[in-house]
Amino acid sequence: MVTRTPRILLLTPPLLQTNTPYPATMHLTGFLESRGFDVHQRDLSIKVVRDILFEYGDETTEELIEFLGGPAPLEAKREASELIDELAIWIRDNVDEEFGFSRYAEAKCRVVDDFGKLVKLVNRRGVMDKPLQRHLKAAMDEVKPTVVGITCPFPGTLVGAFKIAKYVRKHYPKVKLLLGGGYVNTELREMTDKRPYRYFDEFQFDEGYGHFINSTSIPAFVKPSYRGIDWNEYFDVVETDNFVTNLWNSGKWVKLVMARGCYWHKCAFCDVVLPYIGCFRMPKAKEIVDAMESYAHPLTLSPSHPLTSFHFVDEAMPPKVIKGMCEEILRRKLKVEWWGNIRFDAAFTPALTKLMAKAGCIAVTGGLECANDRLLKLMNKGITLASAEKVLKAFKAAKIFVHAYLMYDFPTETKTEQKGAEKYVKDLAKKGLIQSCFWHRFALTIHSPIAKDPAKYGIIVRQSKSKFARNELEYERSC
Ligand code: B12
Ligand code: SF4
Repeated sequence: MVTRTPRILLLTPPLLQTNTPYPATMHLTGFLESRGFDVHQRDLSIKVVRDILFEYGDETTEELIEFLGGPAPLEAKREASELIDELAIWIRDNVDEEFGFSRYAEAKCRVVDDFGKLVKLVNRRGVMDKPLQRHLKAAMDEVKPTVVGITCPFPGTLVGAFKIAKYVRKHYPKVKLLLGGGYVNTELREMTDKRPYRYFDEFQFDEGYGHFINSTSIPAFVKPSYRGIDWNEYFDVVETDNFVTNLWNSGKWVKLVMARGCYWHKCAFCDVVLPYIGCFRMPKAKEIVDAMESYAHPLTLSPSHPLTSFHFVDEAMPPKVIKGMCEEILRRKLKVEWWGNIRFDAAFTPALTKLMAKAGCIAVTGGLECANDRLLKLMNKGITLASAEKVLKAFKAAKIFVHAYLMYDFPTETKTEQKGAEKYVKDLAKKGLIQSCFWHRFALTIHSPIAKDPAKYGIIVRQSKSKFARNELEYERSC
């Protein structure tokens, strides 16, 4: 707990997606503002990436970035993105091998089993250092905070977060430093190494609201605040012609969290014991639509970027809340577009998907996982291929695009099952029931039911000895 008088500066470290602000500090700022805190936020990621591209680009770079930040046909944006991408590759090959467009030193930070390895990356001078220090100093001198809270959502922001902490410690030694976010919530819960405390005073787990306020009355829905964020700085990177795939890297989305936790919280491979999945709380549909309406209201509109596009970053938007939200959107005649992640739950009937389309839903993403009935049952996904296909048909009829997440190498999965799944998914695409998909290798994580009962899944787990980050576990099949 911190006292009620701090002056708080919340920072997003580099490097993250460039199309829209990552929502962690916005949610914290929104919550803290509503409780009367003196809170400020800056997105250092977008500022740093722009400066890097301008420094190594030519006279056309600024124009290209501006073009990618505005409205333009997809194909033209794709061509412009290719040029920016070439520049990013050139920077990686000639200036700093750790530079990636929306991630820094990600390959080395995916598994940090020894904090010493991270310290080396933090101390190494790279392409981010100068612009990061410049923007950080400007923010520190302007806000004069007593507390700096940094978010670390992904491995690709870890080096940036620690570089910020190092600079603040050195130049503003009285300032209290906190680190939170998705990476911390999943990777650092078992941290026993004391060295990271040279950089941060505290590592904050879970939602973070409880750090600032000793209250049990934290609402189920928090309206993010975008004060301190300049939407004009963000720009699209269009990598494919696929509409759904492009949603992640293009478009200015206000990111909202519809419900807290996952209403199902039973899948064997998922971090269900962690509060961000396991503790489910449902908001009132009205609260969500009030927030959407306030962004879409003409008085709050930024003239160049109307804030009528929303991305729900939930793990699984609950059908019940979706229904209420759609009815409320239609009742108020709000013109909005939105998309987000769901389970292919039988509750998505043709009536509901039609209602969703009418209320502005353009796409959904969801897990079909191993696309095999035996494995769906073993992993406790709560769907069968037949029930999921019915749902996919309902989305197709409503003209809502679908992206499927798929998984291979699940424990006990046979080669024949894997081949069968690939064929099944290809057939779904042929039938127009999914518009895009992504296959990823099964990863065993420490907070999943499988890690708690590996024998049930025919695996032997190698326990991690890491004193710093611990999340993904190595394992072998026992038969
Ligand atoms: C949407 C999403 C994506 C999207 C969009 C990403 C984007 N740039 O916006 C896509 C699909 C692109 C994506 C990609 C990846 N993702 Co992802 N993603 C998510 C997801 C589902 C939601 C993120 C979100 O917007 N949350 C909403 C915000 C408000 O929540 P939050 O960031 O956690 O912040 C809250 C708290 O953590 C806390 N907090 C945060 N910071 C701070 C700081 C302080 C000081 C305090 C006090 C509190 C605090 O307060 C906030 C409000 O409650 C999360 C899981 C989840 N439910 O959060 C995974 C998650 C963040 N992703 C994860 C991963 C691993 C990845 C990838 C690396 C996957 C891959 N192998 O490629 C990539 C990396 C992308 C990159 N740029 O580097 C992991 C990260 C954990 C880890 N092990 O590192 C998560 C947690 C999922 C998981 N359990 O595996 N992702
Ligand atoms: S995998 Fe998705 S649906 Fe399953 S418990 Fe996790 S968040 Fe919920």
